[in-house]
Amino acid sequence: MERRRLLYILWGLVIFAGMASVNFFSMTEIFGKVNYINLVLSSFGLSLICICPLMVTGKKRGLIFSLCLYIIFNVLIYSDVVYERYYDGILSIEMISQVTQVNAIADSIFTLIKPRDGFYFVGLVVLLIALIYMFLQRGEDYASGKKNTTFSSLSLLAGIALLLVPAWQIKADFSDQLKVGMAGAVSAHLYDTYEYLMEKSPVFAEQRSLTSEEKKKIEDMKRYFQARQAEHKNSPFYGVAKGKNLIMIQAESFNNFVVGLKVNGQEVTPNLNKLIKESLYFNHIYLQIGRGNTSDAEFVANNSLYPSRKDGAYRTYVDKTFYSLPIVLKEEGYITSAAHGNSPEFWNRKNAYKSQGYDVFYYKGHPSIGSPDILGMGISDKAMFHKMAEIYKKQSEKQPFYGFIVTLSSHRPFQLPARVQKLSLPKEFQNTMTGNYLQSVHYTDEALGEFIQDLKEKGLWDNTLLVFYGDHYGPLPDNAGELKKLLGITFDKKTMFNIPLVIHYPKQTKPVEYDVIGSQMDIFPTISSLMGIDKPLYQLGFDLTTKKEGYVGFRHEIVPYTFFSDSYDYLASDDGEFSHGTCTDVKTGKKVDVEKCRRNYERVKYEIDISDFIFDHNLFDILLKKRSL
Ligand code: GP9
Ligand code: MN
Repeated sequence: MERRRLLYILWGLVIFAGMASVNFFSMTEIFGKVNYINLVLSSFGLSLICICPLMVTGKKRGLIFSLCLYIIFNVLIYSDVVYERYYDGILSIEMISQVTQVNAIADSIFTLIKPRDGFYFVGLVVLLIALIYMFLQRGEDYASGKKNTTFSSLSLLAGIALLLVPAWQIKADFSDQLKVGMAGAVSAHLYDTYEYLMEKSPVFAEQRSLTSEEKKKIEDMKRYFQARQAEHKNSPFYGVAKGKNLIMIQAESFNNFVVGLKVNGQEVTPNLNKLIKESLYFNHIYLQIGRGNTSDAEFVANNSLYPSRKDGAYRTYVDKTFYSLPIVLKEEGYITSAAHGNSPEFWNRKNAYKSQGYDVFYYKGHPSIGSPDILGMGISDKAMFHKMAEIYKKQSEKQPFYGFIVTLSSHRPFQLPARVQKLSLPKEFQNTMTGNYLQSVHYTDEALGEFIQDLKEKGLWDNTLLVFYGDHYGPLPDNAGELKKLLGITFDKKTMFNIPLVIHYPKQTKPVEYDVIGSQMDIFPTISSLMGIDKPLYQLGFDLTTKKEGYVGFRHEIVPYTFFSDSYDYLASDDGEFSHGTCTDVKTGKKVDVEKCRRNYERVKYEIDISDFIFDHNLFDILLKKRSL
């Protein structure tokens, strides 16, 4: 066999070996198990696509195009691995529009890259060496001189067909992790792209008329919401903040374990601890974020509905109609604003906040904010709180206000400049994620203390309902060992998902602590109950001051339909089959018959389904009588 042909075959084999290794590592890391048949099919399919340019061009430059295709697949699969480490999902097609977001979290991304990731690029290095070697060969051109477009087209079609085989085995209920573990990342993306295009087709669009079953489903759904809201009036605090101002603070990367924590004799969050002494404190509240991470925390807390299954709610639902907290309060005569120290494009907030019902959005570069102190990703929490206190004072002179502040300074990688690190930590904490995290959280807590003092000095404190909660976890599972060693904390899923929720109503002096299991879904209903909002609301959450049975269901960050509850915890199976999940008795920690978890499982499934149903068909237009059924 002539030498040229041999080198081509070697080139193809290296591509296959490289693609197979990248697929194997990614399937193993993201899902933990590998479907070897689909691993071979996917790797072979990708290889056939990568070698197409060799036949089309018939010249050496075909090797370069072939290498470019390999690099595209290699980087895509590796990006899924890094993205999943932080956002618990793989990249989605909708995110292409937000590619600019990447540079703003570049330093966070670097903290997610591990030395062992070099293995993902071994194939690429071998191909680069091979390419240089072949280009250095004099005279002989590694090509037959004639273009073999038939063969290259067959190779391309065969490659795509081989990728579709694993994609075809994916089901809608599969978690992202299972999609990758079973079919490989590229086939998972093919499936997601198909779903995305189908959702965009007229058959699925909200414009199509509703079937009679769907109309009946709407009536059932309305009764479901009304029954939940009826409980509000049983609260001992119902209407205690009626007509008062509302300030809601969503704190970046704030886990509940920092509340009351002391290190070296110093409180990590002295101001929050002090606030709790005159507030309602909910100590078993869990995140319910989706692919939109921080922005989904905002969405759930202000809408009491689930985030989108496909991408951040601020992107997927941006043009929908809502009946959110800001909209409900605007109807009550409030001026509403959101404030966040990052650029307005991040998480598509600039567009999303309009349909969420915020009259004003204060962001990095906003004319009213000027050029204040910058820390990390944007305006420092202290500067933002100080500016917003001034703005609220002015607003309060004309009408009641709802101010939503999303903090930023305690964002990963938690590396604040020494000038703002006020905790004196023992040596073993120095330059550790845990030490940096505690310093960041301590800074934000200090900012909170100054903000409350500011509100008091401006005469706003006694006329304002203040809500404070965390958006999601700060440390990652990788940091569990360090947290155990330094703080003695077992960073399991419950601790990781557990965020603080503190609510201070005007002139409250006595603390009340609640152990009820709840989530960000319950924030809006609890606020609307304390504010005595007495009109039909469409909230999946409960007023936590009257919630009897604790439970929280997840659609993301863990296998969808997993839930925690007072009696049983359920870990759903990646394949979406209920009976394949695990039901655990909370008291004994022992596995029990999965049927004991069916009732709450059906409830979580129903709630996620009606949440998607509302937005798939833009039903608030109907519920709010903006269009007829
Ligand atoms: C970015 C901030 C952090 O503006 O909300 O976002 P995150 O990376 O935590 O989702
Ligand atoms: Mn966040």
